[in-house]
Amino acid sequence: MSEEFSLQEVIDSFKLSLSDSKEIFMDQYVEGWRGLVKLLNSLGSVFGFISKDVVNKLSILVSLRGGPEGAHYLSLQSMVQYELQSGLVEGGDHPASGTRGVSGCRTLLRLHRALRWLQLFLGGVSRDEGTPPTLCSLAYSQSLSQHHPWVIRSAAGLAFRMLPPRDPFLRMLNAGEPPQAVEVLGGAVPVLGEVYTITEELYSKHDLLNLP
Ligand code: 1Q0
Repeated sequence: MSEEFSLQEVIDSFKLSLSDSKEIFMDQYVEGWRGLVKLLNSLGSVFGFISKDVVNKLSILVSLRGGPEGAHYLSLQSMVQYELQSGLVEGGDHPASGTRGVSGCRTLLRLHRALRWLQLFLGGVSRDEGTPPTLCSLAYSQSLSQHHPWVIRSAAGLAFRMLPPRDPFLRMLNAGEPPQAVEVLGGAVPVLGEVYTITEELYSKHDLLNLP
């Protein structure tokens, strides 16, 4: 992946994360998120506290995947099965990574919730339902904000106001001129939606949606 953000690359990674049997592969899922971090970074330092948190979570997942138990982290489904069987979902000492007190499931749950925000936000932008700052905070209040304490909600609110207007924003996606970028965005929404729904069902089936 190049250093420059490209929306298409993000879509491709999330698309590739889906297997024929609707498993979600960890490596491609993480790759998709890495692309989103590049975009966050290109938006400026106000968004640094957000990208830092995402980078942190990605590095936990990468170290689990690269650790001695890495084979269990091939997909989200195998991760859930493994951590449930080994009593690791709530954290505890993690033999796989040497990291203590974390679990792959709770770490990924945070990203999963953020994916819902992204799906709502990008949907709104692609349908031109408002300016990026407005749509961003609307999507946030409909999703992630419920899981955040007041101090994070207010920091997020301040950051949203620094988002660029629609056209400069669309240009940052590196997906061509605005009309073309809108089309690419429109294509991104169902892909993110599918990844989100499969994860949501998986977590819900195993009662993992409220992991601390
Ligand atoms: C573009 C602006 C990005 C706005 C993102 C919305 C989320 C804002 C809230 C972020 C708070 C981050 C600080 C840390 C929070 C953690 O406490 C929390 C819980 O973790 P833990 O370990 O404490 O239990 N972490 C999270 O909830 C994860 C939050 C991840 C946010 C991921 C945002 C990904 C953004 C991608 C940029 C895409 C922009 C697309 C633009 C295209 C539109 C034309």
